[in-house]
Amino acid sequence: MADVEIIDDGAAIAVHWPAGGTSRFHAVWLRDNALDEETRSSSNGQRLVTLDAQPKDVRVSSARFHDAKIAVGFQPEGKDVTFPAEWLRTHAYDTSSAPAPGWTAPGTELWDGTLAEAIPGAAHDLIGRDQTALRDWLGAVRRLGFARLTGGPATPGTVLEIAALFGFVRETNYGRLFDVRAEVNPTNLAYTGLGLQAHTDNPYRDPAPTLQILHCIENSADGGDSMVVDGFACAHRLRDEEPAAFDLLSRYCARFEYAGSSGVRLQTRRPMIELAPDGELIGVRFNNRSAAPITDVPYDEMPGYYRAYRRFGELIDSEDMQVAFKLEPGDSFIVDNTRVLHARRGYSGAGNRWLQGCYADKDGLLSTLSTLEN
Ligand code: NM2
Ligand code: OGA
Ligand code: ZN
Repeated sequence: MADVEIIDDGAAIAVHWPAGGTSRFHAVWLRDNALDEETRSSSNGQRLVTLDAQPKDVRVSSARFHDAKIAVGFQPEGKDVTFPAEWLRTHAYDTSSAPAPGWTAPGTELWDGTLAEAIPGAAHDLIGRDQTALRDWLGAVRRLGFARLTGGPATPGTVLEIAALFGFVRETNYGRLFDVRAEVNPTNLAYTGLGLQAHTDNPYRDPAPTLQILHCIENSADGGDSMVVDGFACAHRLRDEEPAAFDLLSRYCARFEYAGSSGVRLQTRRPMIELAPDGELIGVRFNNRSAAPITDVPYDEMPGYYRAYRRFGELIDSEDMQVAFKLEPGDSFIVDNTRVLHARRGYSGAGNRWLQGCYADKDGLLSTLSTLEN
């Protein structure tokens, strides 16, 4: 039976849900989150008042469950506020579980090399004209951190059109878009025919770009295959086989630097495995080419740190973790650059290889996805 009870002399309420279970909510939390028009703008939903405008000794003086709503009276203001019961249920925070460090956000699905059997993707043209197909494709990026597009035009500039389907390009010193092809006097090893170990892009930037799109214009050289690997899955493997190694890579900062072209000197100090204060796994930075001398690990810990770094790299390089494919002209892929690493095999020979890339922001992608879902 649905019921609500005032507890702790009005410092909180306990809601007993119709479907079972109880959630407690503090008076101060409820008052801060009041949904009425004096508290939140009816035109944009933004909060109109500051916390210090609310009485420090706020108490619940009445609470009633009625018609799928919970009416709460606050003292000393004498204010009555109604919360949809469903809103309270989805915002409940009275949970006891404390997951192990390295837990991932709900909806995140970790993967290994078996994803090759069903590479997430869509037909390029479809997502431009079908909102449901776009939603599903963006959903794959949120869930898996990677998705491909096939059969698109092999036209320069297409990479910017892909970004515009869900958000905004993040311009950097490499330009709004950049050409990835072998150059003389390359400013970056990406602009050569060398193989590139799996990496996240631009770990030397703060914040690092959260999305990268690579679009293929020509790929007739020998080699040049693409590979992707789930950095979160590799971090979990490391944690499960050697918790102390996972701990070292998340507790100490590495350093990254890029100074390959004139007028640019980008430097960061960040861990290779980044956790939120509550242990959520929120990012991986791994890039052999731009790793700078590590100077933030204490002397006694450095050998262990290097063992952990080496092992993390072995897991990233292991074939059973990687998904390989060769981009055909017109194909593209997107990676969540905070999570999924990408690699390419070296290439050479008579043909040409030309990709275009750009960076974009994941918050914009998630925002577009969220509106398509609602
Ligand atoms: N490019 C392709 O993060 C990196 O340095 C990888 C990035 C030059 C924009 C290459
Ligand atoms: C890059 C990169 C991969 C490729 O440009 O960042 O990793 O396939 N390129 O050329
Ligand atoms: Zn790259």
